[in-house]
Amino acid sequence: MRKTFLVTGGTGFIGNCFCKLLLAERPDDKVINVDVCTYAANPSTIREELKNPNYKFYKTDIRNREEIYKIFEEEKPDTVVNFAAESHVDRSILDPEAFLTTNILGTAVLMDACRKYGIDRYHQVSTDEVYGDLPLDRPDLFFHEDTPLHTSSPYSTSKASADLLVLAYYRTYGLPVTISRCSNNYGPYQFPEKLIPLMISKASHDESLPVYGEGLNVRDWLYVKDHCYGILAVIEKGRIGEVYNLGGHNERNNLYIVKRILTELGKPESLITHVADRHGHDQRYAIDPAKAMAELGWQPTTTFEDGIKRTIEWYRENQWWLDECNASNREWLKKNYAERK
Ligand code: NAD
Ligand code: TDX
Repeated sequence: MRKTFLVTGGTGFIGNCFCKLLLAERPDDKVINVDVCTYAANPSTIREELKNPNYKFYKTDIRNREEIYKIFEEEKPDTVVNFAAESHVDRSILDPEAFLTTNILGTAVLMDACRKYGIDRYHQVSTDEVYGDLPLDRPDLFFHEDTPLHTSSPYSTSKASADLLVLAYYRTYGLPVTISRCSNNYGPYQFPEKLIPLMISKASHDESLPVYGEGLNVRDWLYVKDHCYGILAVIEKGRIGEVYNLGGHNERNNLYIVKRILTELGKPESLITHVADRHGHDQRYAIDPAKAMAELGWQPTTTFEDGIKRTIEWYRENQWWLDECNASNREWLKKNYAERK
């Protein structure tokens, strides 16, 4: 039977990749993208999808209860996948409010709509940051689904709060929910405020590359498409009320990533500039994805070497897309990096 997926944040980096994947892999289904289009959403990102008769776009804020209810009434979604969020840790440190309203209250509005109109599944896209961080000198430690929530930034705290709310709606109202917690994503269409596209963009213009502190913090990188396949696997095969960690055991420190980008672009390491560290900077993230692999048969298929090459190539070929994003990001770059000198 034809299904309707309501995807929020589908003009952003991962949400758009998920919509593309649905349109390609589930060609009989309908995909509704609800996105208010903050600074982080470049309208050009969805230009191909808009031509697809199975795709529909609502420029709507998930915090707007009335508008969200209207969309549910009109579209009658079976599955709701919530990607919509304020997603940049540094912005949350300078100004937390939108993180609290969108990431927590917006999630509540969506779940209230699910209760009112009835759905088969509500899926919450969460992050490994809800577990806090791991020490750099304990490579034997990983985040498991039962690792206690222990957040550092207003961003991660808002995501952890949303996760608790989702589990509360399951226990209290029996809402059929699932949650996935993924490690750092990279790939095409990521807004150039995040490490990899920011460094590609700066290196391409021979600008200095601002590495926070010593650059030894470790992130666990996953290609965005692998993440999206993981989410689909959780929705189609995961157990209701459960949390699934998604990651590919791909740990690298920030200096490694930055040097890798410079090598690929043929630029000198002298572009690297160490700047003041992020407040409360998490040391290391490392996901144990064993549960998703065993229960869902999911596993990443893109190696880091392939993924990073493809990613750098995409940004080189789509400099115009980066330029459009950079135009709406100038003020932020000035504000964030001026304070770090
Ligand atoms: P993004 O910032 O690229 O996209 C977020 C999208 O949400 C944007 O299109 C934005 O316009 C939209 N949005 C923001 N506020 C909204 C609101 N009030 N109403 C409707 N739409 C709104 O983020 P991303 O990197 O694609 O992340 C998507 C989700 O995945 C987030 O929930 C994030 O916490 C989670 N996540 C991200 C990563 C990562 O590495 N990027 C890793 C794990 C989890
Ligand atoms: O200019 C920079 N210099 C720098 O050294 C920036 C923007 C980042 N960094 C460092 C900070 C982190 O250690 O690079 C690392 C990655 O930073 P971000 O790209 O901002 O990602 P992170 O803070 O790890 O959070 C990301 O992963 C988890 C996403 O932004 C979140 O949305 C997701 O939940």
